[in-house]
Amino acid sequence: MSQPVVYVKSKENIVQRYEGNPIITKEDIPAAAKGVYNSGCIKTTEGKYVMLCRVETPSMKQLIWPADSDDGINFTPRPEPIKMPDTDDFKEYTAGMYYDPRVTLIEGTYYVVFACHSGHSCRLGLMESPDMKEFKWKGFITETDNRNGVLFPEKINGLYARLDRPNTGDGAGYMWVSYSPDLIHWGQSSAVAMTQDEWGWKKNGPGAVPIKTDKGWLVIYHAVNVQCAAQYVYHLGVMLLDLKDPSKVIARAKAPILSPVKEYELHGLTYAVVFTCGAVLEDDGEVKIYYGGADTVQCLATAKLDDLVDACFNR
Ligand code: M1P
Repeated sequence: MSQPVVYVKSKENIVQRYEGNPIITKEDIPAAAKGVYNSGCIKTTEGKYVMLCRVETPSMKQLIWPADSDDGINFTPRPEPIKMPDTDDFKEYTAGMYYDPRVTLIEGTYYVVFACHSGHSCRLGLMESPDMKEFKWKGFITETDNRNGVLFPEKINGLYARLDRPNTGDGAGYMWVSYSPDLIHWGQSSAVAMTQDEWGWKKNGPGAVPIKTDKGWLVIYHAVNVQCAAQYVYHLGVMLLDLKDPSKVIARAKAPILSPVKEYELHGLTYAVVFTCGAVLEDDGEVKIYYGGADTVQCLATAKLDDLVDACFNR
């Protein structure tokens, strides 16, 4: 099989792939699976890592399957996936397709936002957890067609804040920011002021939970360039958003920070995808970036927070 040519200016040197990639594969899951990828991850207040794995089943349904780790590298999946509601409403708007979970700790409670896909297309759902052990379904928080939802880790101007990516008709789509008093009812929406760049032609979607820095909210996101055979190539980029008004872009890297070049990123259930739903900032300034490879395996890369900020300013 020929490999797609990935030819972009890259700052990959600031992001180091973990040499033992992939860190989780379908063989690690205690059930039949086609792939494990695009998993959210958080370091809990107890200093443990909990990954919410996106698991694709042989019948192409999706499960959210927690896995635990002491070091953020070696994860042990729990015996069971998260149990979802057995209600007509949930089934109507998910059809067994709920995926790409992003988990945020806000004021002592963990919140998980994830994509819910059905014949109605995609909308966002919300769960909450006091401890990353018990999860409670809270409800749908958008209409269709919206995906890539991620909550900021603190309120902004007294309101919960969310990034997401409404789909537009031509498959383009940019990030939006919305606000809520209660995490259920959302409004005051505005587009993040980003425009098409050299590589992010389509599907600009927020990835990991925004990291607060003194220069702004650091957002690791994905975007797509399209090759001649209509082949989408998913890269990771980085930008800084204004702390008080995240619709304003302060700085943005002109090149991807990670592009699919490794075998496990190029070939899988989908060609040429690196896609993140979670990152963990360590006390020493290292950022662990958890990302899916080729919609098939779960991978890890690391970078220094300062380097990611510098990349935004193209230094
Ligand atoms: O197959 C590549 C990606 O396609 C979708 O990306 P987006 O949300 O930007 O449209 C998602 O299904 C994602 O999980 C997947 O990796």
